[in-house]
Amino acid sequence: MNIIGHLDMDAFYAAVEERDHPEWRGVPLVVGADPQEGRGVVATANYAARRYGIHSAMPITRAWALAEAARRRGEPETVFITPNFRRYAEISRRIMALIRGQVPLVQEVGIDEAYLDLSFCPSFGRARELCQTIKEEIKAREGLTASVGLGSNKLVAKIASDFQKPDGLTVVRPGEAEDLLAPLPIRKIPGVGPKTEEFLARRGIRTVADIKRFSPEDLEGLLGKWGLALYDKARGRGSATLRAAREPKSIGEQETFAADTGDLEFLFERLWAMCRGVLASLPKEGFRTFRTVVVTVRFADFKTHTRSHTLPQPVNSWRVLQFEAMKLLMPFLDRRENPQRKLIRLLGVRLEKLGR
Ligand code: DCP
Ligand code: MG
Repeated sequence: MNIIGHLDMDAFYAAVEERDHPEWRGVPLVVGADPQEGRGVVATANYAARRYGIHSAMPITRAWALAEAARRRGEPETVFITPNFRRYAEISRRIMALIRGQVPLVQEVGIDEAYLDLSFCPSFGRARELCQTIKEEIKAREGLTASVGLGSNKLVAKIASDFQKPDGLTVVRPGEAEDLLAPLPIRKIPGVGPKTEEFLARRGIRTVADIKRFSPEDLEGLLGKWGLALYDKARGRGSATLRAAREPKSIGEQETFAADTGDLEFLFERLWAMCRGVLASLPKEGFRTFRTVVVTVRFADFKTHTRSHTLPQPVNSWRVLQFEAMKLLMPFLDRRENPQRKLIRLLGVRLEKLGR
């Protein structure tokens, strides 16, 4: 039996900012372009700001106008902030690693959502329990909420995860999908964008149930191949095959120094710090061992060189990493790789040939 889960973080960027800045909790919050610049859009808004009608992809000037209108009505003032993508990506990686710790086959889609193949669970009930555990773990470790949908394919799971946002968990058993979808606006079907929506609305098609009145040939006539796909989607039919997980091939850190340097003590101190960093990242990304160590050096003239060493066996050892990284860096510090004694601008360490 196919059991597919879809997990989507709630108001992701805004939730991260609220968590990191307690003074913003519960305050209407818009993450996106700078409203003073007058260009660009909203990336996301928290639920308090959504009450003002602000949403993703809306021009930032429009969001500003809605926030101002609310303020004049005497409602709480809205905070506008620009996104910190590196932070969101880092948290996303941790959440995905946490999911992978519980579910062997995961397909990440975008920064805050993933499909989970839960077919190894004996029943929808057990899959539900597992998803509840994952949600609780994300809340405990990251202080963030996620919404999860369960269905017998990706289409149904995705629609289900949206059903009880935020902090939702919606199970759609195989026989229930068609009835659940029927009353929904067609826009809820992934792939139906504003253009298709308008095109179909002009023909009186607004809900999924409306689509079901048409034969496959009718829909093909209207929309081509996509019409045939829509015929199936309207009936809750879809693929339950997850694309094999894209795995990081390497884990690395690098640092550009405030000033170019030839200070050995400083360089080794930074090298050890990066080695500690990558070694700590290994389990977080779901790996146990490495075989290859790569050291990157960029000189003051921007010429960049790497040296690497592959060990005969997979290891997970601070001592080995420290020793190998040192051996790789040394030649850059003397005549062997640096006859002109150039200063160093950037240093990096990377682990490859990772093992679980
Ligand atoms: N995002 C963006 N531009 C968009 C849509 C989204 O930059 N047009 C970013 C900001 C979101 C993140 O991607 O926080 C995840 O997108 P979602 O569509 O899942 O939106 P949210 O997680 O913010 O809200 P929801 O609770 O509805 O999932
Ligand atoms: Mg989301």
